[in-house]
Amino acid sequence: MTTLLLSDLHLDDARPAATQRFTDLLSAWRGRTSALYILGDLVEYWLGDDQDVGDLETAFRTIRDFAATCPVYFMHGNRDFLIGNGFASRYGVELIEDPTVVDLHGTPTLLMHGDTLCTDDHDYQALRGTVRDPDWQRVFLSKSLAEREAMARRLRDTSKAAMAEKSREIMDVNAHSVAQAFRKHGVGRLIHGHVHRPAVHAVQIGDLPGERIVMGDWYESSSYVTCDREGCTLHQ
Ligand SMILES: [Mn+2]
Repeated sequence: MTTLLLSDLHLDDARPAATQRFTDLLSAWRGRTSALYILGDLVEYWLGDDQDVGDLETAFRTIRDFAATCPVYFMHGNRDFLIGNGFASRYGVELIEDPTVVDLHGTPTLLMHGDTLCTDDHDYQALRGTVRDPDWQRVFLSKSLAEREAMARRLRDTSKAAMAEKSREIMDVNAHSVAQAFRKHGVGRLIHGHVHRPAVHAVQIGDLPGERIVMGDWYESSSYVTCDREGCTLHQ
């Protein structure tokens, strides 16, 4: 059996091709996987479990059908951190913390969305601290959907403008933070997304070789990782 991992689909009614690729992938793997991990940014944005899901219902139903065959785990990304227990129970997924260490076919593996590794981006980390605060979230979720929509759009516009001015390096992972994550969790393998720069990086953990697998986004094509006893493969 194979473990399937993906992230950064950024599903949105405006990009039906990505939704189609996603449902095709799940159909192709249905019944052949031991678990599915969605490591954040499944959707372009999420205003709360009471929002109208529009055409995304098709993708979510595919997830629910998939969850009938194996566990489906979901980790929050920076776009969909408000996905809650309502969504989880409706579509049969289990919410997991960022970071989480799992045993993937005999190899302890650290799973993250990846944004917490981008520690050179101080503005982003400050914003993350605000919006991940339970009190901020309670206030946000108590607003009407129209108000939340407007706030989310303002946040996205601000972030887009800020990103245009930031260098590629600032928005990438910080090497020290990566090394620290490996050390802290005592693992030789890290799988994450977020930076949209798919690659398999060889890393040195003390005297041992390790690897950092970065999954890509789904804007133009699919990106996912399969793991079995032989190891993990990035499909791009
Ligand atoms: Mn992200």
